Amino acid sequence: MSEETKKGQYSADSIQALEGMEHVRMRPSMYIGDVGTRGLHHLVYEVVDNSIDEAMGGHCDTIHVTINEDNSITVEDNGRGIPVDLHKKEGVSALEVVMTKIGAGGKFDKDSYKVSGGLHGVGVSCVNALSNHLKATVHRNGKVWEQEYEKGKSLYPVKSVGETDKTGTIVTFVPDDTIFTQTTEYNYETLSNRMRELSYLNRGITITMTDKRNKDEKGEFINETFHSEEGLKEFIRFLDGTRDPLIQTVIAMEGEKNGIPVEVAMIYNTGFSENLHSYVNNINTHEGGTHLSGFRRGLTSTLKKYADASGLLDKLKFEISGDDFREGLTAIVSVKVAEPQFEGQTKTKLGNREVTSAVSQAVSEMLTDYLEEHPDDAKQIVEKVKLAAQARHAAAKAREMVQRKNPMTGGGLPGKLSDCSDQDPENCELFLVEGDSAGGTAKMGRDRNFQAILPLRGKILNVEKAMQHKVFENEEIRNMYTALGVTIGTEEDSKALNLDKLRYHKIVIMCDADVDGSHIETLILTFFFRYMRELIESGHIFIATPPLYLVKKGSKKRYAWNDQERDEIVESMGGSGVGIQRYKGLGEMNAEQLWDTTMNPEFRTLRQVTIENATETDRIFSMLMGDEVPPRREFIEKNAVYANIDV
Ligand code: 0RA
Repeated sequence: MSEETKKGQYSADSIQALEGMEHVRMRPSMYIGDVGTRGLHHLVYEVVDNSIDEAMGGHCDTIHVTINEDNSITVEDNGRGIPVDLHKKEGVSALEVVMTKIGAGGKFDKDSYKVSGGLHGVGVSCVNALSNHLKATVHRNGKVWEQEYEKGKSLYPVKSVGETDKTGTIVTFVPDDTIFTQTTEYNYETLSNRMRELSYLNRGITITMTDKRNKDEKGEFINETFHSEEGLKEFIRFLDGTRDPLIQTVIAMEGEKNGIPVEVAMIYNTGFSENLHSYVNNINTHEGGTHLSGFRRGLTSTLKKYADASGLLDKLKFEISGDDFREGLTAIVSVKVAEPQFEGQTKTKLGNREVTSAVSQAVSEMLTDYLEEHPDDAKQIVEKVKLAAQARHAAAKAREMVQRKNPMTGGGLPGKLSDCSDQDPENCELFLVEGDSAGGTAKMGRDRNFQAILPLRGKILNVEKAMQHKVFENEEIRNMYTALGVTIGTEEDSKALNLDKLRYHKIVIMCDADVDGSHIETLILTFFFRYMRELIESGHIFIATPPLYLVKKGSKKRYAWNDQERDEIVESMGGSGVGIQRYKGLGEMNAEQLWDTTMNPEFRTLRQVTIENATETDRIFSMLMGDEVPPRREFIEKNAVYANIDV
């Protein structure tokens, strides 16, 4: 082949590569999910993933992640360094190929233990395409190599800028503000939570997290180091730390089954909720899938076998169901799958059939050994299962009562509900209002065409601490089920939520802007999180934001949502003769004020409740609502405006 044809081919290929990068810029959501805060943070995970892969191959043990002063991100690892030699097919440095060609990452290194998938694993080139500026520095072969890019296009060929005796890769990028129009500001907590999670999921690696935008009391940059020697075992202790343990040791295993690396860790606590977390290639699979089915299958069959053989369940009059084995269980399943198939609404459900039996076998072996060796723990667990079965029977009766229609209140709706007239759920909003008096104001202030009001009496039940049948017996909670039109039980699954008849697409929690109000708000959120999580996941739950102040001068009236706003308004009104009213509760506003500030879709701000990280949210709820007071106090003190957990 003549030199010319080769050149021609190269440019043809590079045009294709460019098109790939252009496509990422045209349709960023296809690659990183969205262009909001989630997508913005996803860029970091993408780059870190590459370093984790390098570590999984045994080539790297330390990763430093830094939020720089200008909100750019630096990820540094001590791996082998991305190769910089000529990539024969592309005619440029391998580094340039990795950085500028979609889907090129790691492909030329077949031995590498690369299992990234799902949303992750789209490659660092994708991050490059979505960055105003990116600089890659590679320490390799005794030299320091460098290349910079703008919006994914290289500014110069890879060059050597010095000598080194280290190896590794450093990537610094500035997200493109024309793509991330909502915000380019990184949240330290979001990133550090993910780094902590990654350190548990990949034991032995050290990940540091530094925020150069902020200093602590000692004048040092905010920073944390995450390192876990015991992996999932420690993760379980972290997650379940505020619950009261039923057994003292974390039951765990790590190994390979049918060629699939499987890790499992679990513990029982004295509580009633089931907390299962599953991961595939370090990605949290919210919707579960075959690995979780495998876990459940292994757990149920092994415990059932043990319980039957032990005779501990002899006097029980009814069947034990799978759920009974999982009350008070906290467990993590983590698998690595070479070609994961992700299904489900949010593509976080593992579909690979072969994984079920791999995990099921792993769990059976782990548990069988454990139960043999710890007969006292085994007895505790079986006794708990027995109690759970008895409670389930009571709960089934109470649930039936939730479903049963009450002919006294037209159409079976709760008497306290002031419904709206529109029948199309898509247009309808339900306000859950703290207290009867604020409920009355809201009823007068609302637009009755599409806004319904359900007042809730005082503090609703803390579902975190209550057994299921108590939850379903609770009047306020039953009112919520009936008002919402949410029922329990589908043909497939007797416990699944049925949202087909959901009567409102916006459900707005409206509480006082004080400590009590935010406590009630958290109680309601806890209920939704534990009993109607799908409603949160599908974006139906919102929090109203009533103002804190009314600033008045003559006939001029303005509202303020925080102290700074208040001061600005006072100043704009000329200072003297200005009256300030602090709203202590919704009850202090009249109907018109409530409508103007908090309910009118044209002016109000609703905060949508999302679950950024289900594992962390779970931990926070068990801490906020559980038994132990000190961690809760610490959390509340650290997060004075604690409604801002924005779960
Ligand atoms: C492919 C081959 C080799 C290293 C890497 C990829 C690599 C990529 C990244 C991304 C971030 N950090 C990284 N570290 C390494 C090396 C192949 C060899 O040395 O034989």
